[in-house]
Amino acid sequence: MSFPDGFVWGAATAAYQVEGAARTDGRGPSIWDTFSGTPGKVHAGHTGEFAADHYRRFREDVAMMADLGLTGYRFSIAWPRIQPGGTGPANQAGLDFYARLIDALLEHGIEPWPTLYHWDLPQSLEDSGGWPARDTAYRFADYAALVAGALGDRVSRWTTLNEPWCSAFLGYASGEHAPGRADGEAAVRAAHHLLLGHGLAAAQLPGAGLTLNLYPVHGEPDAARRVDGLQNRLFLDPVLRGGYPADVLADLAAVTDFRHVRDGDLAVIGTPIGFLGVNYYTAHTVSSGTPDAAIAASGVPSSGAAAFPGQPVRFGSRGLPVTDMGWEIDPGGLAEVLTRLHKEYPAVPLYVTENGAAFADEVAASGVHDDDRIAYLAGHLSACQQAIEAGVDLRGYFAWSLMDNFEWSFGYSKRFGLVYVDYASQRRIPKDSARWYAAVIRSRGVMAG
Ligand code: IFM
Repeated sequence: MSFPDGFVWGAATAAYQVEGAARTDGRGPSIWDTFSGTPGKVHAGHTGEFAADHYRRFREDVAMMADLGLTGYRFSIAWPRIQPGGTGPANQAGLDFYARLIDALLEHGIEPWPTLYHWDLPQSLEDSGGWPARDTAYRFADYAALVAGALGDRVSRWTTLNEPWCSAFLGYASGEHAPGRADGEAAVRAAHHLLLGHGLAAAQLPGAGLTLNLYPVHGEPDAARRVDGLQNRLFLDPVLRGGYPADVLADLAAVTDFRHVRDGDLAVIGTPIGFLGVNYYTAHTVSSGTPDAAIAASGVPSSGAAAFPGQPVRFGSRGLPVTDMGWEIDPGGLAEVLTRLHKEYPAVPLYVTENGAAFADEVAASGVHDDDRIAYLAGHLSACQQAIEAGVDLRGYFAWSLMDNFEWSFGYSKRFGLVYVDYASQRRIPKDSARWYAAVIRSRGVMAG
């Protein structure tokens, strides 16, 4: 029952979700500033303008990470801080912020795990076509080169993209995420250009990885195959096997003619990666049929059929307990995803780059007693152990999230943090789960009840 030596014990955040300081030091607008500023798009009109004020409080936050005993911190770099208009020379003040953050982490013995893109596309690039436009992939490669040139001496754990499925299909098909378009064809083009951008960037960042949100898919076989195809294999296969799966191309034939895929693209996308990051929260249960309007409108990201263009699928449930997101709790699904990767894909080191749960936490005089989150984390860490025992090359685990933050279209209404954030005062209150996780780290994986 142990984790391998050097196993990374981490926690994760993302720039727009925690930094705030949206107009500071020359940062330009991103698609999430525009989207959250559009009435009706985000719960209660919340925006990331202030978020958890990590931009100003990062030193305090890094000290808190050190108290927890984290050995890795996964964060993202805001492209609009580095290139406020999406192109051209770097904004030095933006680079300096990440240099300070990285230095603070290194001083505390915490390895920096920056992700180059966690959904905050500079608005000007969306104005010139966004991810459905091929040029955006090349602009991303330019941005990667600027960041690598400035910070590459201190960072060896780059991730290119976080969850490109969400950027493509929630951003351009279902429209639940920025930029909020509802155009299935554009979403498929976006997915390809995100992958192309990943490959172009990976070629400049030796050892870089990619993070995907992967799901086991249960249910009626044809529906399960289709959803697995668009959700998982559309990304895994070109990156790890050099080509798009034939059945997925056939499923999408009514949506796109694939003329946007050019000779040589798949070789770029297949640039060897140093690791694969797996974000896991839940499993899907699907059946064939016209999407159920009530489910499609439920606002649960990643489960609305609207995010699967052209596919006659419905999303259901297995009646398992759910988190505050309405996502079924299925730790076995994490072991399933990890062992599938191990068995079906070429060997690549794996990291769980996100896993965690939102619950409706309350602050009592004695603290935040989130036993439900502790149970969630314990179940999923046990699944990691199971996978390792089955021979999976799993090298680290990052809890989502270090602290409460802006949960996209749900605004601040969902709390995923190990640390509670009182947004009015920006006070940080470590929840019981933070103390529990610190004890797990200290004992290198022993989970007390
Ligand atoms: O908050 C998000 C994160 O930005 C990406 N992965 C899923 C998390 C929970 O929804």
